[in-house]
Amino acid sequence: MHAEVSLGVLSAGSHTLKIGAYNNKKDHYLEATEMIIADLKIATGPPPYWAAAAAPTSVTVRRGAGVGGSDRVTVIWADGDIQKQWLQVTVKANLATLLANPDMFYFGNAVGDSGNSTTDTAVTTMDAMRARLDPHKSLLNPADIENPQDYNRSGVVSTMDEMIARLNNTTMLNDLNLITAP
Ligand SMILES: [Ca+2]
Ligand SMILES: [Ca+2]
Repeated sequence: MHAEVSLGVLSAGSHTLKIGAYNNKKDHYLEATEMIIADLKIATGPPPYWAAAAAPTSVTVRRGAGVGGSDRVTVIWADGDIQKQWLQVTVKANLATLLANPDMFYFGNAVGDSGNSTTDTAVTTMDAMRARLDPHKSLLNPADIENPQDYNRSGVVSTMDEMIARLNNTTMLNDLNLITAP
């Protein structure tokens, strides 16, 4: 069994989660993954106070969309349901997933943070400035999917992104605290 996650940077919303490379039921006779919401346990932090997260709106399997022809699982929440907090996802070990042990991973969301610091997620004037200094305002010069300053994932980096950083300002007192996954 092997699992990996592809999300890009998590600056603006983290509303779509793609769990990659589950080959759990693939064999010569059964070439399909089956996974439903009951096979996942989803919680929000802050750790260690994990509580049940808002329910996703859908869990779907994309056949063959993963590495080496493996299947991918896409989990989608309503826009804004998972914001400014930690998300803990556990793929359960059960008859559906056929995992030997639960597979647990974490995602943090800090709206407007460009990832300019490796030691904190504070959203400061620095994050606003980085958006201003990296303009991608047209189809001729679009922001790619991993652009850390495209805070609203609009495909452009504009004054809108600069404003998002300004309006979601945090300090070391109320920013998302970095965690060490157990
Ligand atoms: Ca920052
Ligand atoms: Ca944008």
